[in-house]
Amino acid sequence: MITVYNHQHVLHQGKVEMFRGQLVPCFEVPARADFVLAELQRRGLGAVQAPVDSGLDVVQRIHSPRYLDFLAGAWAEWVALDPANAARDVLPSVWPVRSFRSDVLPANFAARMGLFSYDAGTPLTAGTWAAAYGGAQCALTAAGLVSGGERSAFALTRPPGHHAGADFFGGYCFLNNAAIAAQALRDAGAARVAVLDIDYHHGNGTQAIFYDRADVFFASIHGDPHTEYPFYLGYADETGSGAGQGHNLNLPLPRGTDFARWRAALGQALQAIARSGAEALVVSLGLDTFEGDPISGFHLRSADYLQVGADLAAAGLPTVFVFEGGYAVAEVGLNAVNVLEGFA
Ligand code: FKS
Ligand code: ZN
Repeated sequence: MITVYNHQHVLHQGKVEMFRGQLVPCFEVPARADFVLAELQRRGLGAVQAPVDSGLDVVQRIHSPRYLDFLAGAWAEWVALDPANAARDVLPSVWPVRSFRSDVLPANFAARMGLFSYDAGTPLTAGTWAAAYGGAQCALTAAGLVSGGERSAFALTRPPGHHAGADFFGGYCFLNNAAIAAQALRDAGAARVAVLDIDYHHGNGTQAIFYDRADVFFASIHGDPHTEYPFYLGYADETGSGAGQGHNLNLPLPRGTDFARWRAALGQALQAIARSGAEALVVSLGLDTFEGDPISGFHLRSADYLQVGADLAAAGLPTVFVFEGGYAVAEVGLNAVNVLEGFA
């Protein structure tokens, strides 16, 4: 399995996120990707290469122009407001909920931060755009390898992507790498593609991006949004809309779910993906289903991830893995590489 890794991921390094009325240190840290890279190299699991830069064409098919313009220029705007801002992360603090307008682009910077986001847990930093751009290139390069005939490839990058929608960031995510990979597979000729999201948290961004499309099937196994982040999406009755009706599958599970129950849901998701006629698969690979994860509630063990990889391989589809969450930093390398080894 080829891994596509961009060292610029370190340029996104949030200091703090809002949590229960306090600013707390970020869970989503650069060391996460480095532990995965180190474990890949220790176990000799295939070549590691840098992404090829193919620009923003495919990214623009997933994200809106005004959102991309904002993200690319946000840090410069922030520092222009006050040079002292250079030492601080940007966090949103005001949002247009129901009854507000989102068609008008405010001149005020804080107002635009809120327009393009949905939580206060996702700091934007000096290097966020460079890191997210490089991450999208990793996803595109991995998709290109698979379209070119590789059985699988792994986009090892951060910040993660699955909470980012067409025009919003949140949940530590800015550009939706899995959606970008899926679109790239479509553009390269796969008539139907499936995205399987196995992060602990529902991939609300990916779901929303493909919700009315019949050519990309989205399936997700995640903590029940009644109690788990991102709360406002991810319920079982969300099955797609318009042409996308029947092309979305949510399998929410309660906090405390163990591997036997989780694996049964995986089987269900893979059956649905087979029925969807997908010719290629994108896996949003979160490792925060691990029993030792500090912010999540499932009980998968490290050895279980070998089985997860084997089950995914049995689906028999060309597969792009995209790195998402996983906050037990010391174990995230072992768990991620177990999936890849089980697959290979
Ligand atoms: C814990 C409160 C919850 C937000 C959790 C975000 C999860 C992000 C993720 C991703 F894959 F995107 F990284 N905060 N302090 O794991 O789904
Ligand atoms: Zn997660």
